[in-house]
Amino acid sequence: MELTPEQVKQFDRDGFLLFPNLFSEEEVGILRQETDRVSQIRSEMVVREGETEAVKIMFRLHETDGETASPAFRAAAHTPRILRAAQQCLHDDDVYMHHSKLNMKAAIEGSAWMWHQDFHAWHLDGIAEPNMATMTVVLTEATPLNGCMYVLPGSHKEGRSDPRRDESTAYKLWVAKTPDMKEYMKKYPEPVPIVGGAGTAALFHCNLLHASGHNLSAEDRWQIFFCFNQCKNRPADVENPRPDYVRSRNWTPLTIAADDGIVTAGRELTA
Ligand SMILES: O=C(O)CCC(=O)C(=O)O
Repeated sequence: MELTPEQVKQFDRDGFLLFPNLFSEEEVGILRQETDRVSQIRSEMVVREGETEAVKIMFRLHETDGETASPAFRAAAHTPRILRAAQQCLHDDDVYMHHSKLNMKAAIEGSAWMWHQDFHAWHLDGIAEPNMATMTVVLTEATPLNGCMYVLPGSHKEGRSDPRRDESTAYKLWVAKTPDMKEYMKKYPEPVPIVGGAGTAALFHCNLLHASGHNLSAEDRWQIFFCFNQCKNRPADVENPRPDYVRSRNWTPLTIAADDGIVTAGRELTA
């Protein structure tokens, strides 16, 4: 897949692009089987929450080694549909993966993500420039009831806000302060929900304000996130760096692989 120049301009202007049904039912089926498999693993890379200890996040699915490594998710990350789009929107062919994570947002218990910009945490990781982007793919239908993600169009132009630490859920993060967020919501167009059937995807800028609500539905909402950085923008050394599964030290440029890689990986997994 090659984005058109208009799509790249739209990304620069709005901070995101939507891709309805980017992945097929067959591909999503394979990725869901892998989600089931990896979610059984007990590891610090699998974060749980709630009464039923449902998985909130699983990290580092894209590597070849490690407990949560998944050949199918690795293949997805290298498809032109994901990797080429990230390269084009970052205006750089040399990109690596800062981290991958799969948010499982369990039925009834899956908690919210307050409004935030991803880049604040990544800047603290030692990354200088906000030249990063995330491709997210919904693996189950995403709806307002099950806590779909919302993005605030154009808000990546705001630069880095001065956030506060939120520790109210099983994953602690930096979130926009409420008075600031009220101002941003007056200033920018209405938030856009990232809704759609399984296989729908969105690419968004690391300073784009985004959030999602609690999952009030009876079904889990599964969504994978691949976060890309330019190789030349790799983190500087910091004191007490976060673990490799959130701040990768694998800065080798990623190479585009076959677009049918997920299906091939799926066949190998069942062989
Ligand atoms: O899974 C979601 O709905 C939002 C996740 C998110 O914003 C993040 O991981 O930064």
